[in-house]
Amino acid sequence: MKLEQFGLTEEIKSHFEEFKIKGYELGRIALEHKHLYRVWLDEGEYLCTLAGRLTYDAVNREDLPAVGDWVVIKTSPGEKKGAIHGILPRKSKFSRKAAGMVTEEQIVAANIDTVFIVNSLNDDLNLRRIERYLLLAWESGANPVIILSKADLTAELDDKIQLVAAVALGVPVIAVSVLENTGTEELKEFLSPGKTVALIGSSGVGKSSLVNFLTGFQKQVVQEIRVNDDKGKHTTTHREMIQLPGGAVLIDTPGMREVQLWQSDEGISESFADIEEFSSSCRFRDCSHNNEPGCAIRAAINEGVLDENRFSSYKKLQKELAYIDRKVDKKAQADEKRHWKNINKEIRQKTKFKGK
Ligand SMILES: Nc1nc2c(ncn2[C@@H]2O[C@H](COP(=O)(O)OP(=O)(O)OP(=O)(O)O)[C@@H](O)[C@H]2O)c(=O)[nH]1
Ligand SMILES: [Mg+2]
Ligand SMILES: [Zn+2]
Repeated sequence: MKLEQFGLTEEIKSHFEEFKIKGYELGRIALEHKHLYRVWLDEGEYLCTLAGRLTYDAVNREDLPAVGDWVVIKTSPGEKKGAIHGILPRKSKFSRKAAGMVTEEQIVAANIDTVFIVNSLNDDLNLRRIERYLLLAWESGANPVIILSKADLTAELDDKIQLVAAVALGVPVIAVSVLENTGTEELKEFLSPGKTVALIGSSGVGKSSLVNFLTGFQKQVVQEIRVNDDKGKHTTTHREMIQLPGGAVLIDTPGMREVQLWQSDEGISESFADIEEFSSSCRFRDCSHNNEPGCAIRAAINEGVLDENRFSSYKKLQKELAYIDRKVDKKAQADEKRHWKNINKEIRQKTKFKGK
């Protein structure tokens, strides 16, 4: 295997140049266990740990490797093992807030070209959830594509595609069935050699089934069919990079229980471009879109060109983002303090040692 087949670009090569001279090797993170990483190198798959310095210097989750990252490795002679010494600059990363109470970023996949947002057509279509995924996807720097899976299970295919297209604003919406092999041809344009695609969505929507369909064999374990219960069982437990025979790379991910937003700049403007366009025609620049005269948002809702629920969703997501920003700010200050405390402690210990 050669890294060119895993999406290695000239840009990554040039970032790596300074490390190459010093005897390091280049790799791409394929899977993350607790403190162990499976990394693809030119010479095959290696098991790697984090170099002490990397862990020590890390202030945030962002400073640690994620699946899809290009990393700088020092290999151990004669063994398929190594240590990760650095992460090369990411061209994109799909992040969300980690589950639970912590205010922490979770990088779901790094250096991706496309995000497949997978939603099952046998569930009730949740447009609000799709909006959340889209916001994260736009923020990631990769291009979103909405995959409506299990197309064989719905009788209202066209209606559902239309509903989704209305919130997707120009993002491709592709209905597929791996059971009946429909729609899968349309995925090919995103899977050209060297491209990386991450599959995200709730548990049980068929992400791993799609991975298996595209690899042509049962690479990933998929959920057993249960007749009365479509609820996801969380079959996939790790984020993992998988190589396709055609030369593209897929990142399969465990189903998300909740799509929690993470810090966002452009994501909201891109996913709600329609609303921002309307509001630019409000009479008052600081219009709150409640009862002001000349409010273009209210007019659009009254005329039925803007769905009131979509507008509420926009406001809700904006509030959530503001909340995350405040929390992250506080956490950053605390992290920074702790980090300097550690460094000062280290300096003190070193000076003490010298003094003896
Ligand atoms: N009818 C039908 N069933 C499908 C299709 N694709 C997947 N399934 C079924 O959906 C179930 C869940 O599929 P998985 O691929 O395990 O779902 P997943 O998204 O990977 O789930 P997690 O790993 O838990 O996140 C399985 O029982 C599949 O057989 C499809 O196109 N049509
Ligand atoms: Mg899975
Ligand atoms: Zn207004």
